[in-house]
Amino acid sequence: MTMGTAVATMPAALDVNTLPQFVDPLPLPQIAERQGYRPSPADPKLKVPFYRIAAQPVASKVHRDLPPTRFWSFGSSIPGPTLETRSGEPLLVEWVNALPKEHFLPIDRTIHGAEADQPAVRTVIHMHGAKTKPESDGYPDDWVVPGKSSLYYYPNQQDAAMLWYHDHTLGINRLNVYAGLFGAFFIRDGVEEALNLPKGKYELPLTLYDRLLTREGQLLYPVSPDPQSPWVPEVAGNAILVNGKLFPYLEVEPRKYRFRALNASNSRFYHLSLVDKASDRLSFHQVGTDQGLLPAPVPLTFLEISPGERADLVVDFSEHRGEQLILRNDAFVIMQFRVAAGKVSDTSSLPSALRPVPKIPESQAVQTRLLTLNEYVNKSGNPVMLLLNASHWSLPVTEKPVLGSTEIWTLINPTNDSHPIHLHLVRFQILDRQTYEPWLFQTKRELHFLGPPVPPDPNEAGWKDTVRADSRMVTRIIVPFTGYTGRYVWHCHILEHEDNEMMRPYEVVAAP
Ligand SMILES: [Cu+2]
Repeated sequence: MTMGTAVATMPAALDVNTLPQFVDPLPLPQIAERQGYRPSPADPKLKVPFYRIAAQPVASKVHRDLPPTRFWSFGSSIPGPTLETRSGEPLLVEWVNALPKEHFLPIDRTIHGAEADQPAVRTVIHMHGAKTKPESDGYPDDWVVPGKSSLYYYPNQQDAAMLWYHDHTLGINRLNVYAGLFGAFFIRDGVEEALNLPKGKYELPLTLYDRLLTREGQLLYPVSPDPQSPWVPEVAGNAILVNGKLFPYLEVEPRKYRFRALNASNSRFYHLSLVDKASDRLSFHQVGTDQGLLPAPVPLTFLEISPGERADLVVDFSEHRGEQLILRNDAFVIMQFRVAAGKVSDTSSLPSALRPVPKIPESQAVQTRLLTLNEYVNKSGNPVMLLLNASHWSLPVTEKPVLGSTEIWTLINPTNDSHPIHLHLVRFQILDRQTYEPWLFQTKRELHFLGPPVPPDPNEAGWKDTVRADSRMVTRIIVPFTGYTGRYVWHCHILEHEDNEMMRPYEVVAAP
């Protein structure tokens, strides 16, 4: 990255190595409090649980030795309050914008949707992974200004999974999420409960997000050297927070735990491992992915998780009584687990089969779409804009799957980055990834493969809603378009990319 005056005037960043590690216990997000019941929009004779959740400024300590950090959150801490329900039990949320009229992070007024005539502070909330009608999906244009709210209906007619809510406002989504506007949503069901996985105090969320902190412990959102266009292609923080704390510790019993991991970072991919004192990697199991349980537990010693993805993990501490284990991202310390010394009885299970995930046959697809991921760079080689299928956000809708039909989306990535691609409304399965010759495709639109198709990793072989489209590869997903008709979006979940045009509308249409 080129250095310029704007960079030079940024406040000094914190050296996190000066802070003592493992002085703060891992916090758990608050549980969302129901405000009562309201008539269901689907059937006014039915009353459904109603929540009122407000985005508001908050000061929260990320470390014992730092002053409180200014955030925007949906509660008194970050992440916001956790919502929980059962499959098939709907709920209503009134998402309130109770923020000030000025943003505290640098808006780029050259970005689409954030032009000078647009209000600085706008919010619209998307429930990532939820199957909802378009009017409750948090379309990026459906933002509200401070003092206003939106009432969203979530039918929750879907399998048990960890979903998450976050801001999705056109042009400033990256800033609103960076400010802290996100939280978790758990859907439960009988299939999951029958498995007897660790639950109650033995099931914990691990929401990971990195932030660039100043020496005063305040959020720093980096800017480009051009003051007219402060957008940067990605953000790498100096502090990796877990449930809101830097270098937290968690006291655990020597038994099985279930950890619901979420990568809520703007652009960081994590490469997680759990190591002992000798830096040996310990094995753990992944039991679920974005859209719920895998067919069977997958043993891992290493987990890659890209922005927007979730990993449902079971870690057995029973062989590590009295030890202190470290969760790392590559070589960097994230948090510590302190395993108690005594013996405990553990009645939870890790069954060898979890739930069937029947493979969708390719023959079921009625259409295959070739969709490119595009990066445009300036003379210095820095990205200035990213597109899907070489199309700006504002162009007419080109992807119009028929409700109830199945399609194959072939994501062609000639760029040097991996892009986590998320489709709203639907869940899908990964078919394969394959290296190809980008130049031939760009000039002649010919797909010339350079290697055999690689099946998804075992821990991706379930229902997904976000997929890594790896660099210089073709990634194919098979998608049943069930649910509702109407306009939704698909986009890269690197939020800097999404805000700068790497998002497109798509429309589910009724069968003719
Ligand atoms: Cu991207």
